[in-house]
Amino acid sequence: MWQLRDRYLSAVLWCGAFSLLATLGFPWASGEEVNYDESKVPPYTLPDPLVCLDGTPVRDAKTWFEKRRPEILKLFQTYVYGKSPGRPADMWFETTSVDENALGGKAIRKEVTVHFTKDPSGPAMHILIYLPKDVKPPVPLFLGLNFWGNHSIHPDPGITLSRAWMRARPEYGIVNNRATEESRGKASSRWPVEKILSRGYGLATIYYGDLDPDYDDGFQNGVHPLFYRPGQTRPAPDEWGSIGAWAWGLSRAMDYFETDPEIDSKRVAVMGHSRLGKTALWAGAQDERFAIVISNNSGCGGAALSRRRFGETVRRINTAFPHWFCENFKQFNDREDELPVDQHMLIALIAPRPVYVASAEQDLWADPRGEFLACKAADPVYRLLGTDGLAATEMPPLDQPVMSTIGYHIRRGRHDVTEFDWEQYLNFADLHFGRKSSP
Ligand code: GTR
Repeated sequence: MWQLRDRYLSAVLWCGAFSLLATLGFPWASGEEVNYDESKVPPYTLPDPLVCLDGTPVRDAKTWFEKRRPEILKLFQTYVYGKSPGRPADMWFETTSVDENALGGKAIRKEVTVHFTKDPSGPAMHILIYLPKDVKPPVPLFLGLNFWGNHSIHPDPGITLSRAWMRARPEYGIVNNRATEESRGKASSRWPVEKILSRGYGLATIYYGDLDPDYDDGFQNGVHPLFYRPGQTRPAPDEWGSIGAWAWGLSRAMDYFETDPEIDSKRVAVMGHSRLGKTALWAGAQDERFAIVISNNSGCGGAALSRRRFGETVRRINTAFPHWFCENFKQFNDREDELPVDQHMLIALIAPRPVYVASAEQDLWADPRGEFLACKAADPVYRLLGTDGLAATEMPPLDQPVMSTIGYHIRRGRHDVTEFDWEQYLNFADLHFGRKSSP
């Protein structure tokens, strides 16, 4: 009897361990085979971004903006990310710190808390902003969510240490899901602050967990409950998940920028890596105030075409991260061909604004080719709207960026944000903001 119970318990523990690993993105732990073989990509037909649901072809900008674009946006809201609320009526901004002489006198550093309710102890997000001191305001800006707290992007001791819940990561000094002094600067390789400033741009960042902690808790924490109707306990099947909430936060940061005379809110580039790359694309697709959108290794549910089923698939992402998308998206597990959209249409929603998609050679899980093909399939929309679209018909060689209105590169190396990636984003912003690139 005892033996049986022990065997049962150990089976349960093993299953738990494997599903945890699968959740953490170790695909082999889920027991299903992952396709990394181009010859096994199934044949597929992408929905045409330039044909309306009623069959009307889109031949001019007017039809795109008045009919087809709203239609596609609605499809993404209903079936992929869920619809999000607007700006909360009682939102207010509080500048909590300013240092006119940060980073050895090179920068102005400010911290701004965006309160989502009247109550100062209610849900809020904290924006860390660096502005170059030698640039006349208003300053163009890069905005990106971060994974490990604002204090992780630079060792600058003046950055307030986040007190929010964080995923476990002992080597980042995170103890009991909270940051410690040791966590400062741990993610700095992904945020070349001095370089961004020296190129004449500001940088603003927010810890994504301020908006919704990244675990599946049935949407009890984070910003979702603020918007529940009486009696509602979780988002409806067509309402926002976590990606929706993170993207919503980026728009709330934009609300703040519009009030800050030091920031050029007409020249904000929103950037994100991986799940936050998916988020940057979704934010840029919905909110036309973002002048440039940058996706770094965003993969499945980001820039990669779902229908290719290469690397991460709709089923895998919905299983490992059931809270990221809306509930309706789960209907398309193993049924990618029935999706009324694919991710090229997410990129098309950004048109004619410049968008940059970056892949990494070893990041097959994110399907680099699928990311390139999505850019290519968005090109007709960009061209219809009078831009040069994507200036490549084939994937470019490694480390050779394509710098058209749709920008693209595949660099050597793994899933990460590198100096090389940032170099291209700065050049891309220079190009589209009409600034001269420094060599
Ligand atoms: C992986 C996930 C990817 C990507 C990545 C990340 O585990 O499967 O879609 O979002 O996490 O955000 O780092």
